[in-house]
Amino acid sequence: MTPKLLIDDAVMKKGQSYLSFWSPLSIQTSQPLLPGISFTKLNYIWDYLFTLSSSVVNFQTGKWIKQLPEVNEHDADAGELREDIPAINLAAGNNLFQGDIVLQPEARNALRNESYRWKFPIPYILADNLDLNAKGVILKAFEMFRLKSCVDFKPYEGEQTYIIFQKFGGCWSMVGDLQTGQNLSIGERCDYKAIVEHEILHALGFYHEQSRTDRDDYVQIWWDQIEAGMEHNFVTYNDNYITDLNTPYDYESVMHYGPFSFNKDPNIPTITAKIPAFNDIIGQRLDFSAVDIERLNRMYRCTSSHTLLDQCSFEYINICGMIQGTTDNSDWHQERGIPGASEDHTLIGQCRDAGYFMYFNTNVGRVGQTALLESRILYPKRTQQCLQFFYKITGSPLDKLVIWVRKDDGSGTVRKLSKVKTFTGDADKNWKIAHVTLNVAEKFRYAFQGIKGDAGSTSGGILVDDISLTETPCPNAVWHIRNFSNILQTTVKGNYLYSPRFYSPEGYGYGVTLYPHGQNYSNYVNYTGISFHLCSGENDEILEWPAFNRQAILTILDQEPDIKLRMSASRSFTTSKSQGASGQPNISIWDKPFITGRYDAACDCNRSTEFGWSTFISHKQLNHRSFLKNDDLFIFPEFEDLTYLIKTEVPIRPVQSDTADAVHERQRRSAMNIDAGEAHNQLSNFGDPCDPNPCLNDGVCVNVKGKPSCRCVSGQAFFYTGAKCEAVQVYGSILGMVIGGIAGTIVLALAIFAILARK
Ligand SMILES: [Ca+2]
Ligand SMILES: [Ca+2]
Ligand SMILES: [Zn+2]
Repeated sequence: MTPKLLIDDAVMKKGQSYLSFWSPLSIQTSQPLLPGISFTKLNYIWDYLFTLSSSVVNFQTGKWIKQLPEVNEHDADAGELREDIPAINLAAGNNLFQGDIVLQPEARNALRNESYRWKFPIPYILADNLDLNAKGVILKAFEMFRLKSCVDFKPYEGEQTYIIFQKFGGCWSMVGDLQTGQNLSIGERCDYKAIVEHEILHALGFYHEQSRTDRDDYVQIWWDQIEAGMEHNFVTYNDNYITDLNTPYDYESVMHYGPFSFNKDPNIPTITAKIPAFNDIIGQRLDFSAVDIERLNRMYRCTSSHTLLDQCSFEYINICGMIQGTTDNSDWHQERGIPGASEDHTLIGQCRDAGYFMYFNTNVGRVGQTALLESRILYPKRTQQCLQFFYKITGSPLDKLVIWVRKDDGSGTVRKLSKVKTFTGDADKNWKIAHVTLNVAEKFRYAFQGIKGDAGSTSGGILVDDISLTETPCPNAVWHIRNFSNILQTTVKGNYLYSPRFYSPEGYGYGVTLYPHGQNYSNYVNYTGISFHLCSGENDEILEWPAFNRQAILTILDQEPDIKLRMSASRSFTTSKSQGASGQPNISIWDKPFITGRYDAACDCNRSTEFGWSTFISHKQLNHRSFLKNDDLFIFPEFEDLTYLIKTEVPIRPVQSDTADAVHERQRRSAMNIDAGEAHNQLSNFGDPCDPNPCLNDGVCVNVKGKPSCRCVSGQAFFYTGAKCEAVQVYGSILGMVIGGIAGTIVLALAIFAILARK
């Protein structure tokens, strides 16, 4: 079967051509192809990622409408995740190796066959051809795996099997652990958390959701709308080969294609859900779905997470093993929410007669009355933890909520208390989010202390709910926007809100602009835009300017109580020279805000030119999950230095094997012109002149001017590199491709050396 290359017109017009991604040169300069690892031998999956938000269905007309890209020079991705990624991947994803998945017969059941499963931690290399932003995103994606499963990663140190993350054309991965070291591509515009997660899930042994044996029960494939030659992307696998691990078909899976994958007509979908409501769900690229996590944990028999120490929503009678302090003079109580009065946080807005929280009553009693609620003993693996919880102080502003840790005192007894943070009441008697950084390295408990601060009756108390304790850094900044649905109703396109000024760990001032209905130029008023800017601040005189190689990460929190099931919306970009100020090519927008910015009285600071996403998230999606729980929107804006990731690539060490030794020995003799007789004796053992590296994959050994050489039989495929004979059709013409160039060249060179030595 001759693979067919298809190039999307729209992308070609932007000057991105097939060859710019896939010329042999680009492959050879990008490092990874070792002897023994060739692209062509392995399974891999090309991803044509169509996001949910890449399209909308207009239910009034019943017609599918695909949105056009927005172009704005300060749009971090010019709407690309919604629009360009599929096109970019179609351009890069030239279908070179017979399409989406190339399979060795024995590799076909990667998912069932346990020999393709990884041992943890998985060694990884971040190649230096990756975008800096991609490196940051990959490390964040690792953290999501560590939080939600037992999958773990470690820097490569010479292991036989590993994943090398590189920037090739598009986003793709091989399936399962191939035991040899394998590539995973995070190409241009693939640097999103969910896309990286998707690719790693392939590497872990998962196929696309719509490849399931039973998928025709759930989705309709519109075969006549599929781009010619792309039909193979919609194949299903027999249940001898893959297993669903006894989980239901999951429209929400991060492994599901979106509706407009591989379509002929940009307005007509190729895949739709049998239940139309799910057309809005398929192709989501927020994060793992609940079923994705269940499946991952089943496949790898995970019993715990690496970074989740504890979480509690107080819905069960055991209150997660928390205990009441006995040396205090009061107690916390597990209370059931009262609809409209004091609802819990877990189920707020969902069930109006359920939901429990912990309550410290400050209505009665005397000043100083206090109660301690302590966690069970926890065993940290790292040295930094983040305690996140929701709290509400409804009594007096003088009431206090104090966070403590009780640590091992050195004798093995968890006894030594230390105070970490105090929260006090204010006029705002609503649920708030809290983050407290703990730095504990030995076994410990954390504790909530309630203190009644007012002599009078307060008609209230302190409520605590939805706790999670993770061994991850706390968000550096939290922007809490209340009554968001009201804001959506009362604003129009172009209206915006400025966040307060935050300070990064390095001391940079920064802020966020939120456009409930997008910027003035936006064609999509049903999308909320978010962008990032620098603010002038008190440290500016001593900081480094321009602030390049910093990653801005903007996250909208999904307030789902179970932290493993959260599907927060997160995007990032990394500051660089290329993001110039319009009309001022010599001034970077990441220079001092005092130079580049505009004064804003609200922060008494200069706010710089902003950079971000005009269509960060759709209103539909905001309402779909718990982004707007209690009508609160939480944005976590981060600004982190990634300079330490500029050089991450490490050389791959050859894995010692007998064959490699023999080849190396011959090469050494040739180079040193050692006794020809000895070499001859050894070489005479070989029958085939191309032995011990015979031509593979349809290549034949021929004598070319007295030297053995591998050639392809077919007149059409005229490149042979020692790995595979390949032919690629480009707009009707035939183009041979050098694949596995380095590996092939080395193998062939050695064979030639050997023959020369014999003469
Ligand atoms: Ca007590
Ligand atoms: Ca609760
Ligand atoms: Zn995929």
